Amino acid sequence: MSLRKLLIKSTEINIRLPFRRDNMVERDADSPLVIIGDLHGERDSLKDIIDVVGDERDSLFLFLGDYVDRGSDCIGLLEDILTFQARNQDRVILLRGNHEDWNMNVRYSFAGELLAKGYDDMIEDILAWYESLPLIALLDNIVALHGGVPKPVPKDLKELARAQAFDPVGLQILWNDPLDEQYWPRGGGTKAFTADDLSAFLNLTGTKLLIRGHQYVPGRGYKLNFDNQCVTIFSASYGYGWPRCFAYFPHPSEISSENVERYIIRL
Ligand SMILES: [Mn+2]
Repeated sequence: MSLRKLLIKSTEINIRLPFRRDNMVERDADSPLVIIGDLHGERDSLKDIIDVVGDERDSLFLFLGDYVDRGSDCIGLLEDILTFQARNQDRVILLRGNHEDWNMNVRYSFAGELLAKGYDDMIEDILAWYESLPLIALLDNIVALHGGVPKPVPKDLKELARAQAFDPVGLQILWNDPLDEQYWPRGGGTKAFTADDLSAFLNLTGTKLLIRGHQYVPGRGYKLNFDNQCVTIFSASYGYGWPRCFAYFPHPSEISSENVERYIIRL
């Protein structure tokens, strides 16, 4: 399938995802769960992860966003992800990252790649695809999103689900980071979230763990904050050959802050 057809198909799939309420997807994870962090155009990372997981036909795959920018073959990676989703429609959830945004693509590399490779007529389809991506997934004990906990924490799930990519809540979902030794203010309405913010967010969502991407942890590829209740997973290496991580939970309902680290796989 051409990239345009794949984008249109994926947009339809995303909009009609079962268990979707506004920008939130809620479903039971009664099958093995694979969570993939930022890929940033690194096609090999996705290929290697799928090779390791094998053709586990019943797994649910959740992607944390940031598919494009930085890497050299974002178009190829998108083709791979969208083909994978088209073939496995009911078991792939693609969340939006802060790089699923044209302003970012112009500032970083994806806009340049599209123009250099003659894909300028596809920009509208790409932007429509960005708009179709949900921001949050609730899967049993897990809440997953790209960046972090929005502050103040929304008062109910309805308000959380209604967040739009660049309203104050949605912007923070896409951009926020945990307050730790790696924290560096990103500006522009983004914030740091603390252990207390996370507790309030886990209460709101009825979950035990937050799984997010957004930050590369140098030389390590993942990190745990706030008594292991905040898990950061990054699946690209930025071309440095650093570890690329993903999570593989054979029994998602059994995940807890005590055992989560053992399910993080480093390539
Ligand atoms: Mn990001």
